[in-house]
Amino acid sequence: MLQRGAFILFEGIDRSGKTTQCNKLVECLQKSERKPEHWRFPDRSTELGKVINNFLSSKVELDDAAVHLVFAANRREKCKDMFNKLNSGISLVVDRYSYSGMAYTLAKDIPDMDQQWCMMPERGLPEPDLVLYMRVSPEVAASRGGYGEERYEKAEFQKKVAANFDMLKGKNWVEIDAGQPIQKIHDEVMKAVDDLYSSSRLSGPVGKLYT
Ligand code: FDM
Repeated sequence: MLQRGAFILFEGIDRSGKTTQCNKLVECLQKSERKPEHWRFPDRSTELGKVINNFLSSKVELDDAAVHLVFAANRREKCKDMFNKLNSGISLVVDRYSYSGMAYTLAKDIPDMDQQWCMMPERGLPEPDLVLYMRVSPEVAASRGGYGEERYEKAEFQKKVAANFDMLKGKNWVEIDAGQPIQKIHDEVMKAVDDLYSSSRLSGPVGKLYT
């Protein structure tokens, strides 16, 4: 029987090394015939993604509640496609997802927009089988190249985002010390991913978020 694909998610603050590690993981999984696809959110290629891109690069201003919903809608528009791919045996290696949505929106401290509010539009989306949380201090992240170009890349804000990720850690999360050398991080990632593929977790259906 065909084993379904795995949904492997990388989360963390800006410049925590998610993209580098996604690339390295996808390369490895390709060699082991796991049929991986590399996805990222926001998906800036769609119409909603273009709105998000303009917002992140400060070309447009949007209401904070509205923008949270646009980020969520950008995942919803990919929801069927994600379930179909996972059920057809393709593994998805995803750079950011709903937890980023919550960690960044909650960092804005907006009255009435608590965690429950943030979760609602995400309900029923595919649930990651493994969340690789790339934990790095905001100071180390800020010293890395390219930092400071987009809207949220500000030290004080990133500290709040980091605290929110710590608060959101839940089942299926593996914390990785992302301050280590790239290869060492990759080795830890591979260990967590190998554990997932050899566990019974992928014999059940794809989970649904917050249900
Ligand atoms: N971001 C990302 C959010 O605010 N909400 C979300 O739901 C998601 C997925 O967008 F600052 C923020 C996080 C980050 C930016 O940057 C996306 P990258 O460089 O594309 O990851």
